[in-house]
Amino acid sequence: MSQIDYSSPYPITDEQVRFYQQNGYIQLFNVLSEAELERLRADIADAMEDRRKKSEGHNAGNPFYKKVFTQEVNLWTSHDGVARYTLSKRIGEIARRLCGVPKMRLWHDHALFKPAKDSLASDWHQDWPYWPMNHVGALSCWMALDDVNMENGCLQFVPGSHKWGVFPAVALGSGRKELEKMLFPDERENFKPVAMPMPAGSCTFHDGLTFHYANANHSDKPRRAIATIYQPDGTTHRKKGHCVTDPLDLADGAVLAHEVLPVVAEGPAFETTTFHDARPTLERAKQVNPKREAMAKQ
Ligand SMILES: O=C(O)CCC(=O)C(=O)O
Repeated sequence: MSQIDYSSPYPITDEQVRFYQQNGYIQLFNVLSEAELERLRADIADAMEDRRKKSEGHNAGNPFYKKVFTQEVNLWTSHDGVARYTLSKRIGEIARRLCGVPKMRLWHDHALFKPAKDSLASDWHQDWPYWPMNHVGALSCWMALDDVNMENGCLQFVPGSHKWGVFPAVALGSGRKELEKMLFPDERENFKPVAMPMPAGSCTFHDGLTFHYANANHSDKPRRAIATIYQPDGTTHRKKGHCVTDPLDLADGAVLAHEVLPVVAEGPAFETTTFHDARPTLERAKQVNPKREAMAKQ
């Protein structure tokens, strides 16, 4: 059998790019072949087991968070098979096309396994507030390793919410419905989630500012997924703690370029892009977010 390297392209239409840029997410079916899916599941299981043995898992020792998911970050750095997927041209090029930039870098991968039955929902949140970045545009590919549906915790998105600004980061798994409580009346009216059931080997892409959520897993099998996150080249560092950048000792404002943040796709520029400086949006958020936080406490 030839080596699986996930390099053949998955074509994206202009219409799909428009949909992504307007709505902040897109669902893509059958991005992996059966053989690729089988290989990826085995490689991820192997890489997770290695981490477990070394007890160096990201959320080792946090039983509460484990009910949301067992999460392992940057498996690609310790497993060649996972690296072939995480750094693959196919997924990187889809990310580059959707975001509309000439060069796309990896941010990180993370396996997200929601345990069977005794699990917690992934509360509504945006990803970007957790990331030490001055720019928006970074986006996640969430690849289903099992068939996913409402019963076992498929993702849900709120279309257009990536244009609602930067909200405070919420505590995932608290069940306190913090993000929902932070909405102003016009936002509440437009809070219309759409669910993303799909077969294994299919995926969604979502912008770092898009609201997303997943139910607890009520099925009797774990819900397995791997997210790979990409950042447009030129994204700069907003100094704050994060497990990827903490060991890199980057200066505030430095470009997020490093051997653990490699270029995964490169090509011509596009007419439209979601990549832009987030600092004006952050300034607005500083005015509004204390009010949102007070609303979340009520
Ligand atoms: O897998 C989940 O349940 C949530 C995933 C998520 O929040 C993400 O990929 O950003």
